[in-house]
Amino acid sequence: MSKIISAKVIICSPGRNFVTLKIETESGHYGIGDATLNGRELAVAAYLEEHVLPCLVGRDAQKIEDVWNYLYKGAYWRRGPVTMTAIAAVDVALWDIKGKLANLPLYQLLGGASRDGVMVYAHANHKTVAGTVANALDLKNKGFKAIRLQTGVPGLASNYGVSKHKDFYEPADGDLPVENAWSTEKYMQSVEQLFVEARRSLGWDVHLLHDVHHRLSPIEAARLGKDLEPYRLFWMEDASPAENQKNFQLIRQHTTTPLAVGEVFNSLWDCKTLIEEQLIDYIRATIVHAGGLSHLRKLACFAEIHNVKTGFHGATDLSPITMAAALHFDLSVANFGIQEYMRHSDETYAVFNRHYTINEGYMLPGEAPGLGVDIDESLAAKYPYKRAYLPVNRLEDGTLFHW
Ligand code: EZ4
Ligand code: CO
Repeated sequence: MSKIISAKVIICSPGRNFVTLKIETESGHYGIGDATLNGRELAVAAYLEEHVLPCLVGRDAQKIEDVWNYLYKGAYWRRGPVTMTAIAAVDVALWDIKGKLANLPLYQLLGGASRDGVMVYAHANHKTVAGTVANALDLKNKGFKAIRLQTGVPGLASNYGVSKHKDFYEPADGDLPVENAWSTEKYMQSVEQLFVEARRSLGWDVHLLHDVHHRLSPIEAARLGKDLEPYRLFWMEDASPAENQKNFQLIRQHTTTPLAVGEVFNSLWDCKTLIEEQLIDYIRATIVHAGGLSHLRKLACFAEIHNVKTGFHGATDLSPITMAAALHFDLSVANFGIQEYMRHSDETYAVFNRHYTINEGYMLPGEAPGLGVDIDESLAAKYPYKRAYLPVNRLEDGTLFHW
């Protein structure tokens, strides 16, 4: 028994907003979990503070599976991003505690290392094709084995994935949602050119990825996948919205470009058909938004028997706590595919001390007990929450579209 004596939510904004849960036990240990849901941070903080934390105090921090089910089944209301983010925060904090109690890095508790390092993909973007390819070449020369390429679309003022700053990508930058404009026709004309140029400059010994960010209908996605086949993408991500999982049957029938989907999923139930019918190649769940390590272990086992590999979300709106949790998971899981990596700002890294390292395109979670990430609470207090929304997206005639 390792009794939970306190649990609190820490909200800070060192460059961007993060919500962190800290759980302390009677034995003098503590664990931390990320609870950040981009653009909806305070909803999760309130869910935790008002509804979850009062039931946690007094419980055994060692009983991770029991606590998970207590919060999931015990709420009666199931799933949804706010609930599953709150549960993930508790789950990851409890795994952190368990690692510290065992005096072992988390990956050892998850079965031990299955590989020497975790292959990550880095991000190259620019408003022009030439600029994106130049940035990608730079990343390849730094040792990255896989690179995601995004570029501006001629005729559109802005586009998903193209940042203002070369090294940082931060889409949640409006005190109210910024409005972007979208044209599928213009996008479709521009994207193939990006991969023609990329293969010409980067060659074939580097993995190339692309994120469609849910902007195509299934038949459009099928066509794009087919058009991109000659460039041998590692994956085409979020080609089409997947609430209706059968959408992917059409895409799958028409293209051999590997498909990745799922950064907005909250649970196994969001991808049951996609996996069972082998409609995708990579599941892109987010540890913090899909119930934490305990739930993703089940999802990964289910995926393994259907030839689906992991390719977890790792954008900067997931705190270094989620990055560390992902790295422990990736190092240990049998059906690891790839891990997204996006550098956090120096302010973020100063608040979240980390033991994970990156070398030649591979990452390791480090050998510190538990997650190997800590939060400097007094520094965090110097960065108060700042409301920030993700953009919305409209077609050129004003129709609200997917962002
Ligand atoms: O837009 O995490 O693949 N990565 C992505 C991300 C998401 C953000 C949303 O908060 O699509 O950049
Ligand atoms: Co994405």
